[in-house]
Amino acid sequence: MNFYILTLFPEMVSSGLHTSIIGRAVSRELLSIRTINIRDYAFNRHQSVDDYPYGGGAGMLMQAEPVYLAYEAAAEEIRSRRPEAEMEKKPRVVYLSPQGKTFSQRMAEELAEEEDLIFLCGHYEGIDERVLEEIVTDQVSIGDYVLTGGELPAMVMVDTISRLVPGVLHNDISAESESFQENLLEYPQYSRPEVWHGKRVPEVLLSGHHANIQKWKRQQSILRTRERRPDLLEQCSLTEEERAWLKKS
Ligand code: 9WO
Repeated sequence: MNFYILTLFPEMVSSGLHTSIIGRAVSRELLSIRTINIRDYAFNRHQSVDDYPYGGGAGMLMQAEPVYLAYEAAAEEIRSRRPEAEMEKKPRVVYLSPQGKTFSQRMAEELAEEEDLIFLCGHYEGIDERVLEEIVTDQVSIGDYVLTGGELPAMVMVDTISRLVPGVLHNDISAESESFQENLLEYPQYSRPEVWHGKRVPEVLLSGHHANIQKWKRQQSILRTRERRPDLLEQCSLTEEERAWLKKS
């Protein structure tokens, strides 16, 4: 998976994504994360990339041309890597915006199928609409709030998508069922010591009885989901036995 991130703040994105698990995956060449500084494509001698909006209004807009040239640089690199037959295919370009479709685990799974993804991070009060019309294939929001730029949402998406790439996570972790995989929340987890601040680890986890442990984990997941995210429970596939048990719990 190759990520290209078009931004005015490449060091912010780069430092964050070359750390921890994602950083290790980059070192192992399971992923590549390239930042492209939109300012490098400024076309005036002051290197400016913003201008006043026509019709007035607050603040400044990012101009179309530097964004377009930065996109072209990424697209050209992608073309050069692709086999002849696929060179015509345009890469997907994600614009991070509060106006986009809400990001989800399902959307991450779909995007993880792509070989190349371009993320466009806006700043100031936004980007000239014409370049968005021309290059953006997907507008995505990570939630209903306004930030100062698209960099943090791009990092959220790269992180979520990266951990779905085979080999990025430790194998036994990726194989385990996890939150949202089944629309169930995670069960509570405990490590040493057995007693901390007077609180004991649940007895069943110390029992060594594998079947009972699995059952307990599943029941905890179901209870937590009912308590904290009842909206998710409606989409869960519980067995008849589990439904009956839940009714009297
Ligand atoms: C700011 C502003 C101020 C006065 C008048 C209009 C205005 N619009 C904006 C604005 O939307 N700024 C955005 C800042 C431009 C694109 C990048 N920015 C951004 C992205 N803020 N929040 C996001 C975002 C992206 C994805 N998911 C959640 C939030």
